Amino acid sequence: MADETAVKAVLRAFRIELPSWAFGLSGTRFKVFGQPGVPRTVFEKIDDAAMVHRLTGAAPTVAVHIPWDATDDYAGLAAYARDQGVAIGTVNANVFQDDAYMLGSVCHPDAGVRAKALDHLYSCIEIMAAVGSRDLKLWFADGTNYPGQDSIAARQERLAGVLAAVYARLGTGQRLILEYKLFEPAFYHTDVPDWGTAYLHCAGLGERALVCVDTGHHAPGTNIEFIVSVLLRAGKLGAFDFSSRFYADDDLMAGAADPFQLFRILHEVHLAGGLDPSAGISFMLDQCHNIEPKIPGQIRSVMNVQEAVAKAVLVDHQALAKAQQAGDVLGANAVLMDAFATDVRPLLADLRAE
Ligand code: LRH
Ligand code: MN
Repeated sequence: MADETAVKAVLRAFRIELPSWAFGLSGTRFKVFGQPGVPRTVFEKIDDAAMVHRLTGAAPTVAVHIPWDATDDYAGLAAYARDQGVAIGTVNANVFQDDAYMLGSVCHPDAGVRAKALDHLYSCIEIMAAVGSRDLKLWFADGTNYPGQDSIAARQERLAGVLAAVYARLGTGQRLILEYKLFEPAFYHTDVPDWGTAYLHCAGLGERALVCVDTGHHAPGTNIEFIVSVLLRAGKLGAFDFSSRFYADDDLMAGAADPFQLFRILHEVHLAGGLDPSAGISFMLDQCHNIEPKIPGQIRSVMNVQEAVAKAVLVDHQALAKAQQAGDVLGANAVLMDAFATDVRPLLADLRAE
């Protein structure tokens, strides 16, 4: 079993990106509950994210969402973040809140609406250049609610066309991260519903197009770590949006609903060498703290992900491979369960103190 030194070494280099929107007001269609001291501007969201980084030492970047975090001086925003000890990370485009997008954005039947969406994506690439961001994350709400509402095949063509235009516009070192989601807000079909569809589009674009696995975006019972292992093998895993859920895209704190699943996912990532920053995988949180205090919620989430990483690093890979090779079913499973059952909280407390 890996020793504490090895675990600490991995954790010292392991970084978690915070979502600016987790600090803002959020809720469900039933109610958005106010909370005292909620940030009013992107600068105040950066302040809150910087507090999480100061206390955990593991969250030096903040993902922004446009236009939720729009400002007229993005270079100034990046400088402000630097002064707070953090940096702007992934730029998330948003083509799901304009009335024009009722029947879709990049997959919309009307070329004018698709052009409007593409313009927004181009503007996000300019923002990336201004803030020094590497990743453009694309999640599309696009889909239909009733069979026959639109052509599934034609929508895939439209999507491929827009993605190719975006990919061609990327600057040096910039990447396109395509995020899939099974359903919601579309309830019959979603144009990027699963890892296979996302993979197909990314493979068609090129090596700087990678897939984002949001842990809340699968059908109940999906073996997400299998998907992660397959995408890693294909060299197409670019990012995670970590949250947890009991039912659908509940956006609860990572590891809160299913810490064992989070461990199994990070076990597969570690096996493939994906925890190393050189692997280029972005580990982000994508959550909403509807009823709990937001900064403590983010701190707890960072700690939950760190705990899962520590346990994944503790897995005795040699013993595991030996048991697997020998067909020792119980033995192999026990190697994993021993690591998962290890209390790593004292180790993480030491690391934070250090
Ligand atoms: C969609 C999603 C996507 C974001 C949004 C805030 O459900 O996961 O990553 O753009 O949440
Ligand atoms: Mn997400």
